Amino acid sequence: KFGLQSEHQQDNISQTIQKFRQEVLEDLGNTPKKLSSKYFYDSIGDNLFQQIMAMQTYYLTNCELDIFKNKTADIAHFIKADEEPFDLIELGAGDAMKSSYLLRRLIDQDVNFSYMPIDISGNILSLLKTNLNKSIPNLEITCLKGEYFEMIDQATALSSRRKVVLFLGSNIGNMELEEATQFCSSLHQKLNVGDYLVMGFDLKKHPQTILNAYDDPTGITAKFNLNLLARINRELEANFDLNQFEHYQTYDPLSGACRSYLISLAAQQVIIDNQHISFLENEPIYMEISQKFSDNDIRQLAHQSGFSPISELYDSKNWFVDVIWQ
Ligand code: AVJ
Repeated sequence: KFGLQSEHQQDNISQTIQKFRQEVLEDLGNTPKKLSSKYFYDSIGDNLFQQIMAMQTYYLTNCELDIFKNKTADIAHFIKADEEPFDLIELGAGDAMKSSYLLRRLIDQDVNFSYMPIDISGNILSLLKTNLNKSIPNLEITCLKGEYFEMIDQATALSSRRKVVLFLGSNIGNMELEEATQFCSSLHQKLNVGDYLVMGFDLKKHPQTILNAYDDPTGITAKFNLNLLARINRELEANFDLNQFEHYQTYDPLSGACRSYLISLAAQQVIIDNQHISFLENEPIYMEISQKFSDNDIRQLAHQSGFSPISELYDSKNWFVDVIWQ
């Protein structure tokens, strides 16, 4: 089943599945039920997210691409600092579509740096490496597959150069506000004087614009959510009936919380790894938060986690911002 992988890799795989099983059973055993959106990204989920990014209504990608196409000079200027060599660590690198503009610019300017993409999906990392080796041959790449903080520790162990951390795409929005503050504080603790954090935030805007990005009539986002149930079926010997769950999206313009749920359409029992999970009719599984921010929310986050804001780069519509913190 595991082909020619080493025993060590097999251990890692079974450990990963073990953790997945444990977390799913715990999250579905509680009330309210939830699942963690970090598990969306198996190879089918990666592909569905690529389809989401290509949707007209999913404005986030184009907005941040606008920033990376037109304001890369500014980003490069700030992170180059005093020309000290650095490692550019990207959290949740995905296909590196946006960051590749920055990578190319730094290579063209002969900047001394290496690129360390971190992602939970080994599948997307191998695609990324193949593509970047072809398109930017002189780029030094070290792929790190795993959870963010464990991999940052690994990056620090591998190289003593100063660090610039990229966290794009409003991935920070996948955390509840308190968790985001905790996350930024931990990141701040791991970094040193002279290090930088470049982070993307989706901004509060007309509520309908936001809802349209996540409640698409084509049903791709629904499929993206339902794929996690399918993944649990595939990997944890479960028997979710995908026709008995429906995607439901909300956006609260006061808090900026954009949340997705899967609603159980009937009273039903699902078996996961020999354990029975009961669902009431209309019971929700809370799937994902995609938090939206005001400029003030962002300043507050920097302040509470100990970072000093250096610069803010907006897209032409002012719908999205990439901030540079020191
Ligand atoms: C990858 C976390 C930025 O929250 O906008 C897209 C994921 N979920 N559509 C987001 C997602 C539904 C996306 N992030």
